[in-house]
Order: sequence, then C-alpha cells, then structure tokens
Amino acid sequence: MDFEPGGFEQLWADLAPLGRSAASGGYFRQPWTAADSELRAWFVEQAEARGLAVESDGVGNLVAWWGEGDHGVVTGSHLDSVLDGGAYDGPLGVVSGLLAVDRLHARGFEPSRPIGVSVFVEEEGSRFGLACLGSRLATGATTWEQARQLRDRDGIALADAVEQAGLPGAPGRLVEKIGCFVELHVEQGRDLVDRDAAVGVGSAIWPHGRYRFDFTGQANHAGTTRMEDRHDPMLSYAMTALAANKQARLAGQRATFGRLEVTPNGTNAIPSRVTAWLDARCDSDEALVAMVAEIERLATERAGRDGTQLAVTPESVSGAVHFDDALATRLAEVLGGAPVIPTGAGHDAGILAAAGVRTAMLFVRNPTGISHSPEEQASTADCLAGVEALADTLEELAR
Ligand code: HGY
Ligand code: MN
Ligand code: MN
Repeated sequence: MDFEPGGFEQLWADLAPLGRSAASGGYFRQPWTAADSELRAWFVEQAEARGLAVESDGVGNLVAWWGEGDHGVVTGSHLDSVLDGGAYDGPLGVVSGLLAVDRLHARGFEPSRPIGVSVFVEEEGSRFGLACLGSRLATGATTWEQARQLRDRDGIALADAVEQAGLPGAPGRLVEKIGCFVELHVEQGRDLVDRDAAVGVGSAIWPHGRYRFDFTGQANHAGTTRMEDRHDPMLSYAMTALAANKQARLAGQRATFGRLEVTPNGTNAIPSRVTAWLDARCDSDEALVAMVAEIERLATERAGRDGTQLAVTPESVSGAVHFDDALATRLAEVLGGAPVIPTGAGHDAGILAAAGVRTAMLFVRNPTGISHSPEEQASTADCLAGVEALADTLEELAR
C-alpha cells in the first residue's frame, strides 16, 4: 500500500482549524453544516489514501472498509461537537481508528474479517436535540419518520438539513455489516488520572436523559408590577434549578440545566415563558426515573405557588448500557491489565450495544478530566498509547 500516512500530529493538525472559533478556541462542528462537510471530506480523503472503501448511508453516517463482507470489526466515533466543544471528544476516536489501521499494516497483519473505521453523525444531539441521532437512525432505534421532523433552533427540519447537505436522507442499515464495534474516546472524567493509567476499557454507560421544562407565566412590567402580583416563570425555573441541584447532590447523581430560552428575553419585562433543558445522569435506570420525577414534582409544586404553568417533555432518554463483560475482560488482558471503568457520558457505542452489537469502549486519559469545553485536552503520548491499544484490540478481534 503506497501511502505516507500523516502521523497523529499531522492528522490532528489537519483537523485543528475545522469548525474552530477564533474567539474561544472551542469547536462548533454541528452536523450538516459547512464545518461538518469539511470534516466529512477530510475523513473520506484520509480513508481513500489508505485504500479503504468508504460507504455512506442516507444521513451521512460513514464506514471506511478494509476488506469486504459481513461481520466486520468496526472502530470509530464522531466528528461533531457540542457548542464550543473540545478537540478530542469524538475526533480522537476517528483519528485513532485511521492510525490503528496504519499500525496493523505496519505490523503486516492480515485480518480474517473486514475492518471498518466509522463516523456517526450528530452524536452530541447539539443541533436536533436527540443524542446519538446518527447511530440511532443506523440501528433503527429511531426511525427516519420519527426523526425527519425534528427541528433545530432556527426551525430547520432534519430532513431539510440533510437534503441541503447533499444527502439523500432515509438512512440505510450500515450496522448490518458490523459484527463487533469498538469506540475509542477521550475520557470525560479523571478516573484514569487517579489510576495513573493512559488507557482504560469501558464497563458501562450511565443511563441519562434530556427533558424540556416549559414554564409559562404572565408577561408584565418590571417596574410597576408588585412582587406579590407576579406570575413569573423565571422564578419557577430558578427554584427548579436549585431543587435539581439539591436532589442530585443528595442522591449522588448528576443534574444540569445548561440551556435556557427566555421569551421575550427583555430587560424590563417579566417574561411570559422560560424554557429550560434538564440533563440528568444517574447510576441506574431506577435512580434516573426517581430523580427526574422528584425534580418534576418540586417544579410543579413551585409553579403552583407562583401561579405559573409547567409542561415537562422528555426529548432524549438512553437506558443503562453494560458492555459485554467477557469482551471487556479480554481486552483489559490484551492491554496489559488496563482498568475497566464506567462512564457518565453517552456514546454511539451505547446505542450499538443496545441494538445487540457486541461492543466495547477504550478510554484515553484526560489530564484534567474536563470535556464539553475548549479546555478539553489529552497528551500526544497518551493518544499514541490509545492508538497502539486500539491496534492491539482490532488485531485481537479480527485475527
Ligand atoms: O452528552 C454526552 O454524554 C455525550 O457527550 N454525547
Ligand atoms: Mn460529548
Ligand atoms: Mn463523544
């Protein structure tokens, strides 16, 4: 094979400017946008330079194949980011997949099964609100009919965004050729730092969900309306945010309100409506249901006191995922006793596991644990250790 692959530094340098904000240094790599098209073109170019045959479905999920046939061993992640996100969440898994293929060639490895490098779209759900939208569509967990009407913050429907990106829509069933899936991901926490390990193996993904809280009240004058006469949805929201924080702390779980829309968002008027999105993560399905129910109960009670109304809509819910224990144990052995750790972050690997695909995850140490932020980082040495670990993993699975 006659290509001179850019090493990690080269591929990383290729990606660095794509979708990057000069103001914050963070990434705005929302799906079916210009930045996404650039990223997709970069991936196809890199895959084809390696002699991989790139397959796309109707919404832009990609798998670059080394070899033909079914029951492929596929590794990959996503290229989209949260708003103002970091460089590693997603792209590290895609770059590592390409470089792991290079490593296997360098080792003279001949796989007995096809090996693929994949990119699933809209993993973050940052544009259309549904987490892991691409892999949900690819596995049929969400149908095209269900998803096509999802709208982004500008009111653009998913089907239109996909069409405008030059894609036919209506995803195929890429996953039918996937026999086993391994996702390498930067750790979004400090477990590997605390264990002084560069690479870890995934054991489980916490159940998690996103819930839209619509508080409606009575718009009125900020200066002439007595406090006791108000029906202020901002107050109901604020008390709910405090209650959610307290419930999560008490239960040792996680609750976040990170997104807010205020109508009309004026400085001198009591708002008529406040919409807030709760991101809830718990260590069990039961705990998630209980915590969200309690937050909703407290929010409803507060709205009653404020004379406001509340409607809560689950927008994206993912159940607990327990990766294949035997596979995780075997990979930990192959990787010289790598720690096996859970994560509170959702991943496409979780969607594929839920769809019955034999799935594993590898994590690469994140020295600060910070993610979903421009501050997200990983050392080149740890990233290269991740590539070697992924190459060892693919060799184990495709021998
Ligand atoms: O939100 C998450 O857990 C992941 O980053 N999509
Ligand atoms: Mn993420
Ligand atoms: Mn991710």
